[in-house]
Amino acid sequence: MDGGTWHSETVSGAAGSVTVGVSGDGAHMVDHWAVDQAGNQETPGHLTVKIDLIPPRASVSPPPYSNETSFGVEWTGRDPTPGGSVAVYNVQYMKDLTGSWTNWLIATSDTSRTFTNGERGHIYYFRASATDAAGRLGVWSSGDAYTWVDSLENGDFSQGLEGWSFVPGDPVETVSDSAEACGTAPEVLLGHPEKGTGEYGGVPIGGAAISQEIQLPSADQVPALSLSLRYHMTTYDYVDYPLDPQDSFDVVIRDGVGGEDLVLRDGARTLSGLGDRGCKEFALNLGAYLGQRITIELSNWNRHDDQYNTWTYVDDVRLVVPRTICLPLVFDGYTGNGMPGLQAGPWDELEREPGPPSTGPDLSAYRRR
Ligand SMILES: [Ca+2]
Ligand SMILES: [Ca+2]
Ligand SMILES: [Ca+2]
Repeated sequence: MDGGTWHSETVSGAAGSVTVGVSGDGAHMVDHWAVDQAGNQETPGHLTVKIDLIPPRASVSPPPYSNETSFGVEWTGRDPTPGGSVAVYNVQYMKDLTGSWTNWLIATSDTSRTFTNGERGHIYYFRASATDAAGRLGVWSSGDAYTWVDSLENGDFSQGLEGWSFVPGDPVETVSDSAEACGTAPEVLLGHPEKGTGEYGGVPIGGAAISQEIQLPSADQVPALSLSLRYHMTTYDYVDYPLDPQDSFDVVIRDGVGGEDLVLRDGARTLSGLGDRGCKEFALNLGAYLGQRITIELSNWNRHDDQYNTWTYVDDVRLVVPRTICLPLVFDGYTGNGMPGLQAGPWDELEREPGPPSTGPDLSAYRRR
């Protein structure tokens, strides 16, 4: 056996059988010869025996995030048997943590497919098993293999402002030749950069806002959920929050019963915070809102006079299932990821110049807050 020592056995009669033991999966070589009672020795024969007792293992790789309800899923398998191979796969999915495993593909030789059963605001778990050429079926794959289908529609603005609400007349537009928020063009632009940077008049007073109403899954459906977005603010005015809010970029979350949370108010508190404030990322754990129908509003404000302009580019607004739950990365005045901006504090107050005088009644078409 496999070039080892010879084993001999006496077999009576014209026909008989010999039991041979082998160790391990794979191809084994049996050399054999017989001698009859007259002492005639036959020419040695060779026999190849393939043994396959170990089933294959499968793994499945769905994309962790999808902003579409259809997305591609891939899987693969490996048979530890030398020379063995996977013949077919079974793939199952489970909708949300509250769902149950459902057959998707049975005995397929494919290793990828487009999943078309997705719905926004749900998480789809996947698992696969493989059967080898010897017919041995492996166990289901384990691990966190899921795709979260974003509740938010068109958060990358690839479809312009589709899915987003905005007030006609607000200075809101999508721009296709810019990636100023460090996203991927197109992005959305809130405000009017062409209205100037300094004491130039003619800046519309009020807010430019986009919003989207979405249903969030409940806490038992998903492990966690965060809001994330990229923005790039340029401001030539102070925010002066919380005493007298002036120019700012705001993120507000409204619940369905009248509650309103200002979860981000960014803006300049110092001279050095004025101007180009660079690309920033904002992330917020949405745990407190799970199960609710909420509206997410992003807005750029020129609250004070028609001078000292402020505008903000925004991109990649997403709800994501974080691998680890994140606290807010950026909040009002925080420096963020080494980007321009300064912490609020006593030193801040020393450097700050007196704010501009308040204005009279708002005569603009834009909303004020
Ligand atoms: Ca095998
Ligand atoms: Ca984009
Ligand atoms: Ca202003």
